[in-house]
Amino acid sequence: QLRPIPQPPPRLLLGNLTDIDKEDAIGSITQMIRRYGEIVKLQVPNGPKNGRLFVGSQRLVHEIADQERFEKVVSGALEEVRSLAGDGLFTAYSKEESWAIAHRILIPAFGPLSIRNMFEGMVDIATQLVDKWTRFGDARIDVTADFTRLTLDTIALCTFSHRFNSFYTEAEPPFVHAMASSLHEAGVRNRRLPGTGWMFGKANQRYKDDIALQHRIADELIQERIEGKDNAPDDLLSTMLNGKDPKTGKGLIPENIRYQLVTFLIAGHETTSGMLSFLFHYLLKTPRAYQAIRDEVDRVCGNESVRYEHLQKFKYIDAALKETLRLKSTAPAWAVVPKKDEVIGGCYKVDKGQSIVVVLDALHRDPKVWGDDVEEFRPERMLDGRFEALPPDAWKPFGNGMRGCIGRPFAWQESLLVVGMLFQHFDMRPDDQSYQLAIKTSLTIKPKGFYMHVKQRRDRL
Ligand code: MNH
Repeated sequence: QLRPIPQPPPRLLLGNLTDIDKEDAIGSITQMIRRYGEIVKLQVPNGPKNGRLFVGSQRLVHEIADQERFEKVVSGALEEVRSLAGDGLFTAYSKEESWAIAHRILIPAFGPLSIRNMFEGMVDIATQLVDKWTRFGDARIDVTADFTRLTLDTIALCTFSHRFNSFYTEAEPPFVHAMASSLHEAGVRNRRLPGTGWMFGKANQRYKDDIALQHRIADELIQERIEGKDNAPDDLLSTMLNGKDPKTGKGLIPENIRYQLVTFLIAGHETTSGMLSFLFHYLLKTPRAYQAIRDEVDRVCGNESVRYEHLQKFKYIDAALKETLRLKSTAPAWAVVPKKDEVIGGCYKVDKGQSIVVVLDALHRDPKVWGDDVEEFRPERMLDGRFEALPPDAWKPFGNGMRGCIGRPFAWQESLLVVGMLFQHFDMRPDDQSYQLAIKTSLTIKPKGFYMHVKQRRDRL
């Protein structure tokens, strides 16, 4: 009882290209999935001939999360990102040996103890943010811009002991500018019609230059570390330079270390800053949740500054972060392929190697799992054991299995800390009551044009 996979009628040459919104691809695909139910097939000129599948129900995602039958695929825009991130963990092909070696060397470096040791560095950078906002007095804040400074400086300081000092410059540091520009271009290239690349000479040259600049800065950091060996800090960069794979005894080659550095900078800051931005958007729209966090921070910390021991008591902040990623996952999709021809959901035929993209906006609104108030920001859904009681694979903002996010504990510790500190120091209020969430897409998504007002709290000092 095989059933055809729903697909909007394709056009000659263009396929389904015109069904996908250029500005908000994920948004338009989410709507198609809901219209057809739980799955849709789309064909685009520069994509595979048999099309890609897009899924958005817990039942199908639970099935394709089986690592015996399915594995991560690097194709489309993600494959284009290999121009800058090479065989780093995020963009490595499933079969590349360098992935397995780096994975085994780096897993302990992202374990609980290592992340705990990064707490001081996280406080250092978060304090810079608090100081900046304090000095403004009562200010209108470009939320995403400041959270991007925060997360970039934090990942760089905590993983390779480098300071970008982004809070002390008006413009983005050159590395960051080149990274954002090349990630944007990677997405654009992926949408071009095949064979037309030569028409974009200027963009191509800039792409090359941006990538070269990132590689040069990463290589310089590595070189500096090798030369200054004697007083090297015990951080992730040292682990990469000196670590040996317990299974093969191999270390990482310099070119791969460079790709890992670029990877950590990309994966480690865009997503977390997007999550924090969306969180504040939802909190300012939901005064009840805002107040619950404020009360929790005051109750847990009293008159003390936020300490490591406080973080696990921030239950409501934890739930609010989870609920934020449910409504808006900053890495909005991830993809797998079947290792052999398959049937999923009991009725949909999938070819070996055919991409199945998990669209998180759709999955996280599966009415069978989340009920009929799926659009509401309600952190209570994630509290008091309800998160743990969700059906398996209903909430997947960090991807799946061994190719899932390695930085999750890092992002979580940083976010709990920052939210706690900001609520201790400031009252926040909306800039524009009528602001409607709009999305800016690069590799990840962030709110577009989102501002808020912050004012130092007087009652706690
Ligand atoms: Mn992260 C993989 C989401 C923070 C480093 N990350 C993934 C994947 C998702 C993801 C989804 C799987 C992608 C895929 O299957 O193709 N990551 C997030 C989100 C946040 C995040 C939503 C914050 C919120 N990630 C971080 C941080 C770091 C990081 C912080 C680094 C410190 N992520 C990675 C790396 C991978 C990854 C590295 C690739 C892991 C692997 O395949 O071995």
